[in-house]
Amino acid sequence: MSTPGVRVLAGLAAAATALGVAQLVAVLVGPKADARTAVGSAVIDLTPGPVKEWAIQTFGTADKMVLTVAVLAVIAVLAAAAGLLEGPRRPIGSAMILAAAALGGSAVLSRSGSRPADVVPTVVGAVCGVLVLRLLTARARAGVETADAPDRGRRASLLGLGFLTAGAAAGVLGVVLARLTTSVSGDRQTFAIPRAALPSAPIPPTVQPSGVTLPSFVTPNTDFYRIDTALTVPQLSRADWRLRIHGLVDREITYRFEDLDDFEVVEKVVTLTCVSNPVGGELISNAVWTGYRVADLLGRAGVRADADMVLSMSVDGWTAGTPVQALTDGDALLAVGMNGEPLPAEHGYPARLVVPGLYGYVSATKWVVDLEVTRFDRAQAYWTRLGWAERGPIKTASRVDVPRAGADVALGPVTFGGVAWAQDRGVRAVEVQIDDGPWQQAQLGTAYSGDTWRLWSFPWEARDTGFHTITVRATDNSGYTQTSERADPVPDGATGWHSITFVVR
Ligand SMILES: Nc1nc2c(c(=O)[nH]1)N[C@H]1C(S)=C(S)[C@@H](COP(=O)(O)O)O[C@H]1N2
Ligand SMILES: [Mo]
Repeated sequence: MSTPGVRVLAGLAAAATALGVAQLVAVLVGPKADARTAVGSAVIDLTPGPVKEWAIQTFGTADKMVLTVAVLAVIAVLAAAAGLLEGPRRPIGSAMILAAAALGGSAVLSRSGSRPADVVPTVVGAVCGVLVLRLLTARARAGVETADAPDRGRRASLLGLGFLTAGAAAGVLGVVLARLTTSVSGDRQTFAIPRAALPSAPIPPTVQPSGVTLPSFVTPNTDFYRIDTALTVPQLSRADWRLRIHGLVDREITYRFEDLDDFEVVEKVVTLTCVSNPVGGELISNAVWTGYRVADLLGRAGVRADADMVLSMSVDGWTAGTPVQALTDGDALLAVGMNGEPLPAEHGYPARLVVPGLYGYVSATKWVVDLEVTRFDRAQAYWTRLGWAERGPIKTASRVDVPRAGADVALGPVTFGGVAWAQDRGVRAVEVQIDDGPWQQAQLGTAYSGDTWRLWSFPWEARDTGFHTITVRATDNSGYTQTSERADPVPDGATGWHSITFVVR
């Protein structure tokens, strides 16, 4: 292998060693010491709002995977450069590794709840990385300067490959061990969710229109959309969970998980929606939630009259700002159960907020540990700081699920369908337009409540072959009909009619 090749390999091997060792040592130090998560989270937090929005729209739930690959690619390019630039007297590559470690260390320290000792893995990793880089580049030089050059070059490459492989293996092992040692899945399995004193009304089968395959009215947990900024799903046990209520209150309170037993258990069916959902998008799901009224939890603390917002915070420092009124009118839940099971870790185990009528970014804090009672003119939440609207009531919207875009439809009778939502007003009507025809009433699944979506169907007779479009619009119980005007999800939710083109054959 040519010398530049050996040097590039030396850089990559040094980076892999640094990252692998850091990852492995982090298992011993604790979850906050994981530089990988800290750097990834810092990248997410520092990415400009519009770019984040673009990433969610483009990659959806795969956004974190894409981020990981992108960060690794950047590291690889820098590592290759470090290998090429490292010299015996001018250790530029080593300096690059130390600079990267300094950045990684600051990312670690900037995380909420981190301690100084959490930078130890990063420091140890960086030192190992520098040693490997020095060793391999010295070997690479020896490989051109001496008589038995080709042999030494080959050995330097093999050594480089060895460190690269070992570093990568250490990294993978570190990630797996960290997952095993911190996982709350055991804690979750031993949690029997409390029985509701006030169960939700039974869901009649007629919520689901017949003759067409639509999303099920209640979304199974495994199909429920997931959106958050958490690169590693926070693992918070019930024993470690606290909910601190402070700020504009008569008395501060910190609840432990078992303190929740004092409160009445309620069950509610609520459809969650993400503000980033584009017209026709899939960032909406419906579940039966079991938990406690936020109003009851706040009531003990006594919310002062001058407060108008509650800033809720997750264990990883994400925040949402919710109007006090939305939390005290009785419908907002601190949920511990989702569809009859403990919350899945990625949906907020052991406890999260569920507030009917508001987009998730202003209300649905997962892994919630802190409620600061405050004012909109005093505090800003994660997405509001980035330019999203302060208030996020869910807009009336509808979607065509059947047919899919570009689908073939056979001549003859067919049933189309989809979903419509307007939490917490409820959907009164759904209309469908085929091509430029008149708006026609769709058939509606039984309305469950104003807080849940409504499924619709539309029987149709396909008579003319060729391209056709179907467009849908909903009217909510306030009498408002969806506007055709297209608006982006930023700053307060998309508007516009969903339209699908299909082919009759
Ligand atoms: N801790 C935390 N909670 C969060 C978020 C987050 O990034 N971190 N995202 C919110 C957003 S934008 C939405 S739409 C909902 C999504 O909830 P789900 O993932 O359970 O569907 O969670 C909300 N709660
Ligand atoms: Mo969201």
